[in-house]
Amino acid sequence: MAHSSKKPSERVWDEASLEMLVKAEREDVETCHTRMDAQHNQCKFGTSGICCRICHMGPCRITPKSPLGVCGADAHTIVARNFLREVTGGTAAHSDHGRHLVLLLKKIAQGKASGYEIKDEQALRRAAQLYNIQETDRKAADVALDLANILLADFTAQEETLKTLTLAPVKQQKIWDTNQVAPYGIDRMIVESMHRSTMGVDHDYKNLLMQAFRTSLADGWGGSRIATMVSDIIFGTPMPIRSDANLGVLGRKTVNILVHGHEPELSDMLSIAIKDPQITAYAKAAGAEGVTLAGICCTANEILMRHGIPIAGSFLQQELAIVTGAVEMMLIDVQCCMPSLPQVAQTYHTEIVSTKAIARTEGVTHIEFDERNALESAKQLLKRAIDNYKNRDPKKVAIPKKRTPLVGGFSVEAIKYILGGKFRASFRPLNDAIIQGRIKGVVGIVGCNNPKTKVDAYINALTLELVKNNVLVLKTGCAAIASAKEGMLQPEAALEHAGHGLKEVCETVGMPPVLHMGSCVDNSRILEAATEIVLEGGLGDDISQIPAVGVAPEWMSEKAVAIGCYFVASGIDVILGQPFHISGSDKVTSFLNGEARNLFGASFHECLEPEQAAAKIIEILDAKREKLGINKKQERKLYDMQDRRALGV
Ligand code: BF8
Ligand code: SF4
Repeated sequence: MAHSSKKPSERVWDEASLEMLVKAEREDVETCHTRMDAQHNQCKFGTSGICCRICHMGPCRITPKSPLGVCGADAHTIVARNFLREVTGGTAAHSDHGRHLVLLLKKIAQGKASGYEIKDEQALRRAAQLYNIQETDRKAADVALDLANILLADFTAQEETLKTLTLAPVKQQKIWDTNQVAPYGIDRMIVESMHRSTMGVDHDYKNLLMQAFRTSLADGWGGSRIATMVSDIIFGTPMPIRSDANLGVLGRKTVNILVHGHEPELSDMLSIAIKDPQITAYAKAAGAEGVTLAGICCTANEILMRHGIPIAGSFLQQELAIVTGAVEMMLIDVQCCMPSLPQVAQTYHTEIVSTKAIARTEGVTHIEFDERNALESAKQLLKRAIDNYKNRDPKKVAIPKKRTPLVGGFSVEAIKYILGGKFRASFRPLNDAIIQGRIKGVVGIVGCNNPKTKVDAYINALTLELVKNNVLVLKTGCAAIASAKEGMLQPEAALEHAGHGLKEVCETVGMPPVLHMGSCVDNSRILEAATEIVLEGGLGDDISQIPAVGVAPEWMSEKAVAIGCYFVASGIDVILGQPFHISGSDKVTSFLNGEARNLFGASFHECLEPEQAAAKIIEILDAKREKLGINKKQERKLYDMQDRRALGV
């Protein structure tokens, strides 16, 4: 039953996953790979987007013999409606996460969230300035309360565009206004998208797709941007930090606790709680040497960035982590947590604990995390995991050796700092390196893994090729974890793999050629970085002019569809390694892959192979460089005052 048609080595790239997949097969444990096989050929109506089940006259499927649904909807309407609903789902996920953080900030400001504090007051004051909140001579709590209220208004605004949009370059905002895609309140956008895509409302595929872009902007420049900003205020703005990645981070003789999901409230508190000597003493009394905390998926990215807590694995390692037989507890919150986890855990002693009322799974223990009593709540969970250590079965334990060192923590603040130092923190050196041709451009590689293809294979092949070609790679999400496991997040990777120009830049500042910028909501950091590049000058006055591209190589989530759309609407071309479910409509396909360019200066490109993607990316970067008049290697030039004035800096 658990044996699959493909060999494990055709499924996964890294050794640790391979070992665990073989073990899972041996122990007859099902994983997403075996279930993918059981799905056989996935439904063509679904993959081409022409299945509609929006009303109960259906479900309707479009075929040459039945080109219209019962209501008369054609393939274009159906594909566009389905697409809009995916973007809306993704936007809702990121934004609801953002909302929880703003509500937490508000509680902290009101003194109602014991255990939490404003860790980064500078980040709070920087944010306050961006929103024109008076912050000098005022207490942090008062400023935080004002900020929280303004951000909450970005969720509820009815006929005002998002305040957070004003953080984008001015010309970008004009482009959105011209195209009428500047979103109103985040919640309103989500409700309106659901309304417009229900039976009998919006049928014009273009109108629907424009709403998809508009909704996605409420994610990237709304919910996600807010989530990142507020996380930095509450938990600290990331700075470069060392750690390790892959299943080898699990301890042989320690109690292993994995945090999995997305929201940092609990995981951050656990990172603090494990340092308590009482907890270590409790673990020792249970016969262990201590406690190991590690992360899966984006929770891993959140606590890596701020605490250096190691990454156990990415999305498609969540089941394999349990297969090690060495995990006492896996805590799950929201998003990307597979409902299969309790089934995998049945073979081992792992206790799966859900912690959020909105995210429950049958067969797992539910312990609601109490924000008002956060530290105590976190300690209770740690003790419960320690109590489970006695149930570990040594015969079932096999922890892979593989763990790879990494440097993460590249927030925009951190990048400015490493480029310019404390007193001259700025993007200027990066812009100069791009203008001089030492760096060809900047590419964000983001998103998930997908068992449809060999895990990490595309991500790693493309990353290497780009780095060789002097492209600075920015990473988030599970794509960042792939690079972490591959050793590409170490400064040494530049010496070994980078092209001459990129190597020079990385060596000078001591940074890796691939920068880990955080979780998936932190894709907003990539937008922020793009904005900094524009503001720094010399590379155009809106994001579509800078040599930058986004890639989602092995994506699977609705969230990735939303991210892709807000990148395109922000002027960044997006390469997809997995196609959207839109092939059933030539009109939708040509709008997203072509006409969008006339509106935003960017569009989607399907490249199913990494070599094809690399070639396309280099073509796009060269074309942008050509337009900017910098497509030749220039000698390093020191800017004098006159040059700076000419650039408007
Ligand atoms: O939000 S990259 S598999 S963990 S969806 Fe999920 Fe995809 Fe990973 Fe993070 Ni992002
Ligand atoms: Fe069929 Fe139209 Fe109903 Fe969709 S909305 S299920 S196409 S009748």
